[in-house]
Amino acid sequence: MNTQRIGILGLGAMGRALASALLGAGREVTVWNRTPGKADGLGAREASSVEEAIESSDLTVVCLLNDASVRETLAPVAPKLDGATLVNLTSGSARQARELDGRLAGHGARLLAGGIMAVPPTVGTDGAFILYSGERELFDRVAPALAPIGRPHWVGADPGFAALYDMAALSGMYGMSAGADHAVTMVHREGGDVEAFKREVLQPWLEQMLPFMVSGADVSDFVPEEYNPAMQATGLENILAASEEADVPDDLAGHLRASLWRMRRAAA
Ligand code: FVH
Repeated sequence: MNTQRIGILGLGAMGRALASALLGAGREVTVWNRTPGKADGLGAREASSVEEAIESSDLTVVCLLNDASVRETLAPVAPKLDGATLVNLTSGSARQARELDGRLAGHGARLLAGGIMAVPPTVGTDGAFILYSGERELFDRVAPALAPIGRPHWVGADPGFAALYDMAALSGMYGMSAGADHAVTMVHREGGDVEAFKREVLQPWLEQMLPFMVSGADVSDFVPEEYNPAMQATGLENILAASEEADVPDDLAGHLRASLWRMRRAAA
């Protein structure tokens, strides 16, 4: 299979970043977006329909908002997908990925499921990597063509695994993000110098602790000499008390949710 002609369905912030990286690497890119005009200035060929984008490509990357938009976009063209190869980089759950795989297989199409471990500005940079799951042989054929968007990393034949690992990694990131946001709010509420705290305390502290947080995440293999649960439990009580004194809710996920909704309202 020649894999140099790549279709992209979805030109949001991420779809555009993917298209730019692929075009920059000399791939022939055909794009489609629900709202026309998003390809302006990109240098890609703009297809007038989903069907045209898929038909004129060796493989088609799907990068839409969510699983519902993928269903909505692919359902009308499903009967024409026989022989097509799709790479779904839309975020979703493992079950959604497995269901998509089953639906596409029913129409004679093949799916490589994916999860993007990058944000638009880091697509195509050294740190970017993309999780893929599905048949290994399909991954081996498709991965070189998509390498310019990020280092391809296969996580198993189960089409749900890329989504599972993606969501689990995001859970780790959002947990840290909630903690960082909570920490900064505490310092802010008590009148501390937030910028200095971030730069001189929080960042170096988190960098020092990151390897321990990751390796110690499996509570079944903790080393008692290095990790005293009684001390940790007492330490957590201290943090909760300090949070209460600073009048900051100590429910980290709730705190992050409230912050995100505040930002969303401000952006609307
Ligand atoms: N941006 C990021 O930082 C993250 C990084 C990790 C991976 N995510 C996932 O990538 C998917 C796309 O994200 P995005 O950043 O491109 O998102 P938007 O800029 O909001 O663009 C959304 C595109 O989806 C199209 N779309 C929405 N609903 C429908 C629909 N019902 N039918 C067809 N297309 C639809 C939308 O089209 P339009 O509004 O311009 O017409 C955009 O092309 C996402 O899964 C992230 O979780 C990004």
